[in-house]
Amino acid sequence: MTTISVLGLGAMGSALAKAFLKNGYATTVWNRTEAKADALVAQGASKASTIEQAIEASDTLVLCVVTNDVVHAILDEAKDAIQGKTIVNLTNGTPNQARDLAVRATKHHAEYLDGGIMAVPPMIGTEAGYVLYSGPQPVFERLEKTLRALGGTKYVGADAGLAALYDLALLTGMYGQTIGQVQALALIRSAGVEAEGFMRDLLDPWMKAMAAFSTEFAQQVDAGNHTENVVSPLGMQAAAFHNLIDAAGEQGVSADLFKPLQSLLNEAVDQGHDNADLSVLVDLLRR
Ligand code: FVH
Repeated sequence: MTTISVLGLGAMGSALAKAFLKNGYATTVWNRTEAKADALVAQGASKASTIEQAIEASDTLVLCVVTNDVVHAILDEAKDAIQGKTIVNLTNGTPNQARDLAVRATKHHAEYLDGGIMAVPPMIGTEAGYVLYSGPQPVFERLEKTLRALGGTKYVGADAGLAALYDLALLTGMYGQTIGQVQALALIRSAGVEAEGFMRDLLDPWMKAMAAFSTEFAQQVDAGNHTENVVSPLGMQAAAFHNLIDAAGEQGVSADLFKPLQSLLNEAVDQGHDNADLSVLVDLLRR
């Protein structure tokens, strides 16, 4: 059976270690602040006092710390010990950071999988959450059963940077939605309207209704065809969008979050995309 060391026992690392323990894996844990290991030791984990001990204890090393700079610092401390080990790095980072770590691991004769966690700690070990993985497919396939202890698994390709890219694209969608909600609630609260009822009865159903068009939207992007069956042309939207900015001003709400979108719409109009769908903005951004 795979043996696992989890390095980094913040909110997420602790949840990961707990899930491995629950699934019967021999789990060693290490954290800079040692006391965070105690609850896991009470659940059956072995505590490593040094990074080197943690790495030596197991064949698979799961790293989940605040940033990839810390991952490098951890590997710096135990350069020789990682030879022959499999590193599964679940720390949030960029595609190039993941690629650099993969190169570094290979140089030290270690295997490297990068992962993007699409869950918050309470979702770990449940079907509600999943982890994106990228790196060598045979390594992923060998470890998949073990990694399923954490929840769903989605392998996205051999390029180590892909899991981070997918992760950040998904987070981009999430933050875009959240920013929309934040601006909408700021507007509605400026007139004293209760946020909860507005969200439940109006905003949430409206966003769900609009999401029904998202597959078609993505198909237009893939096809590079943004002008067929357009019901809300970009030129019309660019002209009306100004009302979002002006209304915010009238209500004493900052419109700074939305001004860049007005500029992008204007640019699209300047380039002659008046009759296109908003999907054309994807091409404009990829400059
Ligand atoms: N928690 C979440 O909702 C998200 C969900 C999606 C994935 N993220 C990413 O997971 C990484 C870890 O996040 P976390 O929630 O566990 O974060 P913290 O609770 O703040 O724990 C941070 C750990 O990093 C250790 N650490 C920080 N600096 C150092 C350092 N210089 N040397 C060694 N370890 C360091 C810290 O140790 P300590 O402060 O307890 O001693 C924690 O173990 C992260 O990439 C998220 O983006 C979580």
